[in-house]
Amino acid sequence: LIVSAVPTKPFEGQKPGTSGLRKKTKVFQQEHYLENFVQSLFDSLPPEELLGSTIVVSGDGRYHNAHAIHTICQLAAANGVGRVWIGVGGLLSTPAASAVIREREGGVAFGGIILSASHNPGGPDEDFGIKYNVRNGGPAPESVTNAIHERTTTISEYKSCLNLPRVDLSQPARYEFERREAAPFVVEVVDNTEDYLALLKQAFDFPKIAALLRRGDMSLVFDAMSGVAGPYAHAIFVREFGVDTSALLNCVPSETFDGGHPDPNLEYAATLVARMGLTKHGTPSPDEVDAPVFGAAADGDADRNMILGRGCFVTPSDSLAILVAHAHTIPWFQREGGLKSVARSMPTSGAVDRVAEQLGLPLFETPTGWKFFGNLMDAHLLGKEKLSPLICGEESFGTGSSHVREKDGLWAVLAWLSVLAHHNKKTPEGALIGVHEIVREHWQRYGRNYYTRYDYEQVDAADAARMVAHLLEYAKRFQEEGYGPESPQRLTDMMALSVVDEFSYTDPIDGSVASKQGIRFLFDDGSRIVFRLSGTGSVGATIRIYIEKYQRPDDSDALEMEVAVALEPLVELALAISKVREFTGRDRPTVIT
Ligand code: VG1
Ligand code: CO
Repeated sequence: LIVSAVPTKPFEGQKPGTSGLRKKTKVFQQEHYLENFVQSLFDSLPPEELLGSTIVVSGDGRYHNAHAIHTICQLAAANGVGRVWIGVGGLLSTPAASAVIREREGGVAFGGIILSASHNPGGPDEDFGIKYNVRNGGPAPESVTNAIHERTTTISEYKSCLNLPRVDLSQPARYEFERREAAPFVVEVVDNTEDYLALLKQAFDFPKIAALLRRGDMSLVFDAMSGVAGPYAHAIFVREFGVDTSALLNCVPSETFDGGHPDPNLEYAATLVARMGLTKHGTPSPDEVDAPVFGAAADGDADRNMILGRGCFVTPSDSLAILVAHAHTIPWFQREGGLKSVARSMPTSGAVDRVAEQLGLPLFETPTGWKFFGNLMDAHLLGKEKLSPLICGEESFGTGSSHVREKDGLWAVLAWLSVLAHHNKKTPEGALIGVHEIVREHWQRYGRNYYTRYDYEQVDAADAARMVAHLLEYAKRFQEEGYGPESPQRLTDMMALSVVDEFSYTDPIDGSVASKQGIRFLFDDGSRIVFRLSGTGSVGATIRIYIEKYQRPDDSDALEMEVAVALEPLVELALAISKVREFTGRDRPTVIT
């Protein structure tokens, strides 16, 4: 291999967002674009650690994946990386990549590059993305992503082995390439399920779940949304549990996600939602009677999950709370002496808070994005009290635990199957206890956090910025005078507003501060309205409005309302306070989840 120094010029906007750098594929296809970012990444890592290291490079299989993997290998070879691990087909789900970094060969990998734009559509005219994960298997912290961005603004040259041949990714293999200045460069194509599956087998009781799935009255359907979850679903459900392949929907990875939007929610997972006997509002449809007992979907890179029962949609925030309440049914937590703490992102509903309180577990409220959970999971390695094992989650269909350092779609599915297996451990006499019964029982015990999220996608960035400025002005006025510039009367009429602020997080482990993480309106009765701008979009701005209302368990009728009805006044209030319609010219949101 020969190292070439290729002259280049900085590109604007190579700033990683909530989860890596995401842009239109065409942006990534510009000459030197990916190379600049990857060189900046290598330049931001300690050279003595990078030299001779092993790094993981794989993606969710979207359009441009194989090409990008080859480019990254060329740069890795030129920058002294010793070995690259690539999943067969260039595929690794985000949680599986985390598992490979942490577990393979005893955890020797130095880090990993994940090629994914996650739940964003893929294809020549859609999105592509790149993200760097560090040694613990989790997303790089902001100190690293900021350094990478800084470097992209001054880069003038990158190093690449342009004569590196393309390797065959279709099956496990090992390739070695001589280098003049360093030891040979090794590329290993590795099985993409083995490390991850081994880990899941430690986490869960596979025979117990298999027994549940063999019951005549049990049925399951899983939708991979044509993303990278497919191979994992085959390995787990079909090969391990013996489920028929007819239970798998869209489980062949496609470069374009078969033209779909690989985001597991009521809007985009329409086929699954209908099959589960639900309308797109999450309410039961007439098909409910024939629906399977359990349904689930994952997103493009398989780190998100949606959990459904027969005619029942489980909100991600409720799912998190229910899993925490049932942590004792999962062997991983039993073995480690029980769950030690719980964490959720700020916009996620407070349902889990009530469970944590009852279990006497510390609860952490972090900014949006999985990278903030990593330090909590590794607290004991960083000289603090042990906080793991922990379960954490986000309202955006993200759930996971400290078995890896990413959210994990299939983990959530197996966790739910463990809960179902626990409730149905006796031989079948009566009807099988399904998802709806478990959810209902949870509300009756802890109360219900009615929750909804409104997304306004591809809004003009300047309009979004004006709306944020208006809300910040509101917060300032509220803090100084006790009410905001708009309709103070209306607010106080309805309920008492106790706090309006901009969320900022001080990491309890390393003291780093993340500011400007969303504007919160907190009400006396526990209701909340939160506004923030997305950090994963590729065009314009996306405004997210999160709305939550708590219903105490004592009034059982009030626990069974339709979400849209229960939240109507709060939604109206959110729209009025923010003037989102006036600022954006949008009558309604793009997606409601
Ligand atoms: C969104 C979600 C956030 C999630 C992130 C990455 O970020 O809100 O909870 O962690 O996507 O998920 P934002 O900044 O657009 O709100 V994934 O599956 O795209 O890695
Ligand atoms: Co994802």
